[in-house]
This record gives sequence, structure tokens and C-alpha cells, in this order.
Amino acid sequence: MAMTDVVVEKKDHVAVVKIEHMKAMNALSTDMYSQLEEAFGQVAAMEDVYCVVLTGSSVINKKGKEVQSFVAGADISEMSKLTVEEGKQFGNNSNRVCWMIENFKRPVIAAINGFCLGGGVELAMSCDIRICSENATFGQPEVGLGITPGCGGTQRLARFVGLGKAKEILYTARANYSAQDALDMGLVNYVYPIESLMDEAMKLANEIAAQAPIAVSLVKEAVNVGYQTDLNSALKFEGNCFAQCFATEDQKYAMEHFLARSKDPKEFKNK
Ligand code: CO8
Repeated sequence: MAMTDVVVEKKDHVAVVKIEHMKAMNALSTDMYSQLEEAFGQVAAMEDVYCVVLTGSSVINKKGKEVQSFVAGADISEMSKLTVEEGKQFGNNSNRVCWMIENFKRPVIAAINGFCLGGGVELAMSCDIRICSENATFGQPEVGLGITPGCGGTQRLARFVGLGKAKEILYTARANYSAQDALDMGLVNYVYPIESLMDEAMKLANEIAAQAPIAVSLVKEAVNVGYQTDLNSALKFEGNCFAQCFATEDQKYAMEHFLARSKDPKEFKNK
């Protein structure tokens, strides 16, 4: 499979995965989900990438106007023809990609640059942190298309925005929640002008990438595991993560760096 619509770029310790379908508002077809999976597979093989930014591109609409889109959902043309069995397969494919991102060993920041609808919200919710541009719009329009969300919309959304708000979003199919709405409901952490979105995403990613990578990965795992289990089991899991850090060179280096009152910037080895 040639990767033409999902582009991977590496800048120091950060990888940028850009959805650049250039048509259908970056909608996710089976092929697009496969390309995303392949892109994250490529990034996983980059040992010195410590943080990832996932974003979309500008696309051309029917009126020939260039607009920004993260992902305007799963591909409605493809979904329109699916049988029940094929629907299950489509759901499995998209869930596999979202699961891969949610459990990716490095943090993934969604830099939401425009339309973020249906499967787009679901994809963004599988990332660790979401930031967006002022022009971004959000929604889960599935029930207006006769379907339910199939990739975490009925599950992750309520965890972010609370049960009542999630049900409003899911039942009304409204596709015009603004960036400010997303900020107010806790779906995104920050809103920026579109011109500075990627700079801000890279700043955040570099800030994360400058920390001890193994510790950051273990924090991600501990938060994710703990969020889905009871507090006592979660605390045990955290304790194991904490203990594992003492087997790393980076822990020894960072604590010596502190105790020596070193002014040198820290350089972790991911070891
Ligand atoms: N699927 C397929 N094509 C799309 C999609 C989409 N999701 N979104 C836009 N397009 C196409 C348009 O049909 C149009 O195609 P063409 O140029 O061939 O006519 C092209 O993209 C440009 O779009 P518009 O001209 O409509 O652009 P506008 O700027 O006027 O409007 C919108 C942009 C508001 C994004 C509008 O295109 C729209 O409403 N799109 C559909 C949004 C939507 O309903 N998304 C949810 C889809 S359902 C879903 O995601 C279910 C997820 C299930 C999880 C995964 C499986 C389990």
C-alpha cells in the first residue's frame, strides 16, 4: 500500500503525522485507516521519537474553496454500501487504529486544525492531548446518518465531557460545536489562531520530548491503565512503574544532575 495521504515527518525528537487526503475533507476510508496505521508503525520504529503530533491539512470543498480539516468523519461514500458484516470489519479497523494511538508508547497530541466530526472526534479522543485552532468545529453527526458512533464516541466522549453533555452531542448530531465550546467542555486543552497552531503543538511536543522518555511512557501507561480500573489496583500499577524507573540510566543521570546543581540542559538517553 502506497502511503500518499498520510505523511510522516520527523523533527528532532518529535514526529508529525499529517492527514493529507486533500479530498472528502480528510474523511477516513478503510484505506485511510490503513495508512494511519502504517504511519504510526513507522513512527514506532523511530527509537528517538519521544512525542507525536497528529494533524490534518487544508482541503478543497465543493465550491473550490480551501478550508481546514482535521478529519470530517469516516468516509460516508464507503459506509453507505456496507453490509452488517462489512460494518463490523470497518468498525474493527477504525478501533484498531484508535487503540494503537491510545496505547502508543509515546504521547500523541492532536492538533485539530478544522473540521473534527464523527470519526474525527473519535480519532482525536484516542490521542493523549487535544489542542485546536479557533476555526475548528466539532460534533458527532452519526445519528443523523442513521448510525451510532463506532469507534469510541459513545464511550470516550462521556469520559471527557461528562454523561449529560456527551448525550446532548450524540443525540442531537449537531456538527457545529465551536473551538470555544470544545475548550469549555474539556475536549481540548487550548485554542490558538490557525497560524500558530502547529508552532504551539510543536512547543508542547518538544516540552514533553525533553523529559525522561521512559518515565513519560510509563506515566502514559499508568494513567491509561488506572483510568480503567479501581484505585487500589491502579495504585499498585503506579508503584510498579515507579520502581521500574530505578533501573534506568536516565533516572540516575537526572537526579545526579539535580544534586550537582547543574545548569546544563538535560539530555536524556532513553535508557
Ligand atoms: N465522508 C465522505 N465524503 C465527505 C465527508 C465524509 N465524512 N465529509 C466531506 N466529504 C466530501 C463532500 O461530500 C464533498 O465531496 P465532493 O467534492 O465530491 O462533492 C467534499 O468532501 C467537500 O465537502 P463539502 O463541499 O461538503 O465542504 P463544506 O465546506 O461545504 O462542508 C463539512 C464541510 C461540514 C465537513 C461537510 O462536508 C460535512 O458535513 N461532511 C460530513 C460530516 C459528517 O457527517 N461526518 C460524520 C461521518 S459519520 C462517522 O464519522 C462515523 C464514524 C464511525 C467510526 C468509524 C467506524 C466504526
